[in-house]
Amino acid sequence: MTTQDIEELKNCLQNGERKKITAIIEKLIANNTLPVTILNDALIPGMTRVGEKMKCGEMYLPEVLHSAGAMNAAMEILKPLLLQNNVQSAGRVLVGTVKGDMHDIGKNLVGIMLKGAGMEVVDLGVQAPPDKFVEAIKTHRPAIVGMSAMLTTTMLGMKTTIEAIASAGLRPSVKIIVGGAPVTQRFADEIGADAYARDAVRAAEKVKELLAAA
Ligand code: B12
Repeated sequence: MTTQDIEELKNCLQNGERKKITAIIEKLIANNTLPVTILNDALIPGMTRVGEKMKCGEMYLPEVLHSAGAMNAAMEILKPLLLQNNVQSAGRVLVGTVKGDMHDIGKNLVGIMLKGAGMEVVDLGVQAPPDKFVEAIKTHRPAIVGMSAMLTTTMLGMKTTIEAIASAGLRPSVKIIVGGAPVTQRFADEIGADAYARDAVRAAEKVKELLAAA
């Protein structure tokens, strides 16, 4: 993958060009570029650039939605390739984006990496309130719960969710990992989570460690 390919992919994300992005990715895959390289070197930095432009008012919400659509289209191609090593089942993980937060690209990527590492993933989707996590723990009995938040406001919902899990008497039965752009190791420690990871690859590594220690 050349620097020109990378720049083109970033531009496709910025302009929300689904057809073009899928065509470029298909070409790169045909030329033996690793899916994880496309993800780490072009797509994730591309979404970061979209975020920077959003922050300084150079891109508005409808445009960012188009960017997210292009990212999802790209992920549709990469997903089966990232899942190829799938071996069932190293453990069950419940994932969800917390209440009030509709960002799901990062959470979905974490889910894909976990599945790729052989884990069974139950996905609660976005805007999941604490009681939805509690009910899902009762129903699915996961070993690990992963929470995602992308807003400084909604990340506080992780604390509330951990409290709700504890009130329901379920805290000893699960290990909790948190992540998302505003989340830090320090915040994870403050709210009593068991682990934090800053990206999807590290998330899968951390979850493996948690499962091994359980
Ligand atoms: C795309 C996007 C949107 C899309 C979301 C579409 C979708 N389906 O997800 C839309 C347009 C809907 C949107 C809406 C809003 N957004 Co927005 N959005 C973004 C943007 C540009 C990219 C996010 C993304 O997908 N990144 C790519 C993925 C791959 O990275 P990631 O999400 O960080 O995930 C990785 C890690 O964080 C980690 N991770 C994530 N989850 C988890 C979970 C676990 C367990 C673990 C271990 C790890 C982990 O691993 C992931 C993969 O490596 C970010 C900018 C940014 N730099 O993050 C702003 C951003 C998050 N949004 C922002 C804002 C302000 C909003 C709005 C409030 C805007 C508005 N005025 O309405 C709304 C809120 C809507 C809501 N209630 O949720 C701000 C947040 C500021 C803040 N600190 O609170 C950001 C940072 C932009 C900015 N710079 O200002 N947004």
